Amino acid sequence: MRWDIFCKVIDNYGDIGVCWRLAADLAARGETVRLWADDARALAWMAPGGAPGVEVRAWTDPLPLDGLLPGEVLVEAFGCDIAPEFIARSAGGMPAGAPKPVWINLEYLTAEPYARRCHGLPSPVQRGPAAGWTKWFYYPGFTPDSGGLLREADLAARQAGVDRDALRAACGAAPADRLVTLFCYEPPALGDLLARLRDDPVRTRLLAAPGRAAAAVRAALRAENPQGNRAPGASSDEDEDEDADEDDDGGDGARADRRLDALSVRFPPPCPQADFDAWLWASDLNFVRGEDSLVRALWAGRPFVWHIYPQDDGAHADKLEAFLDWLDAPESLRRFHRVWNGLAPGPLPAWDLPAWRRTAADARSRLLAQTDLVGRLLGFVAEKR
Ligand code: TRH
Repeated sequence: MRWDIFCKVIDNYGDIGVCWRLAADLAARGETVRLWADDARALAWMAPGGAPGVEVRAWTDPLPLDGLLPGEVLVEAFGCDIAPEFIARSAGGMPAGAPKPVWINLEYLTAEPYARRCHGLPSPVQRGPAAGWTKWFYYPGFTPDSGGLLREADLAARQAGVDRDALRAACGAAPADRLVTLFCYEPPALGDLLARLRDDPVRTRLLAAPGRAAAAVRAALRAENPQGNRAPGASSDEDEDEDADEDDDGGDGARADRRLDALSVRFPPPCPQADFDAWLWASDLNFVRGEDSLVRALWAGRPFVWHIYPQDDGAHADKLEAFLDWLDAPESLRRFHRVWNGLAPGPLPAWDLPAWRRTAADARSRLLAQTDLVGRLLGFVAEKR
């Protein structure tokens, strides 16, 4: 089938990241996909080689539609309104008797019960050239009665083929080091986390993801060490290291305990999604955020902490609790999440990596037993055609 996926980038990388994974996964299963994006710049590093069967088109105003045969399935991602001229073309350009396109309204991922209640519901189109058509709510989710999670058919094979030791070495982690990835916004407890890692008996290699995470780490290091001459000012898109041992005494020896510092930080440049996934597989603890990297942390099956996308109305608090309930998270993980997300006062509580590891492994097994999102979506579309 021919698919047209529409994506408006609000901020960050998740909108285009999710749409790209969806497009590439559909194409890998034989579908033909056009991805219309108003800002596809991130794909230059997220998916530098593109994917066979996926054509990325600029979502300009108006859309250039000359000679275009509209798709049999339309996906509007995250409540973006599909360009009206495209809908008009879809409605007007259909041969007599051809089935109406299946119009999917792909929603954000949440474990809240309303998503399962609303998944698959129709929303009749009342006005415009497509009056009389139906849009279908499609809610990704963690349970069999939801829309599922994106998981490529070759994910398990890719995971099995990964050389974890080599990846860790490439990140600059010694075999006994703890490797931690950090992909977050500006968590209030970041300084606390860095201090904890510095003072830990186990050495930590921290990969601070480019963009907001790297900037937040640099700011936290700077705040702690205003005189330091290495942490501040460095660009977040260079692949460079910060060794906390050397960073923070400013040469005056005032913090002799810092000779025991156990933290070193790497600031890698943005990398393709496949490499990003592999970082999470190689790591001992993953800090993820938003939507897509949370799903990837689940597939990694390693201990993780989620920085949820904060919403102005505070709705993210319920969304976080619903996820922690689904996860069957132990109390230590719940408390850590609340402080990490600024929903409870600090300091960060103690972590319990063995317990968190069991939780993550169990969640992964539960999810692997379910059909993935694209498998469910293909079935859903076949039913509605
Ligand atoms: O960037 P995000 O914070 O995106 C968020 C969420 O999607 C949120 O729900 C949405 O409302 C908001 O954007 C607008 O986090 P997320 O969802 O994890 O997306 C990040 C994507 O970037 C993911 O596909 C992984 C990818 N990525 C790489 O491919 N390489 C990299 O080096 C990095 C750092 C990220």
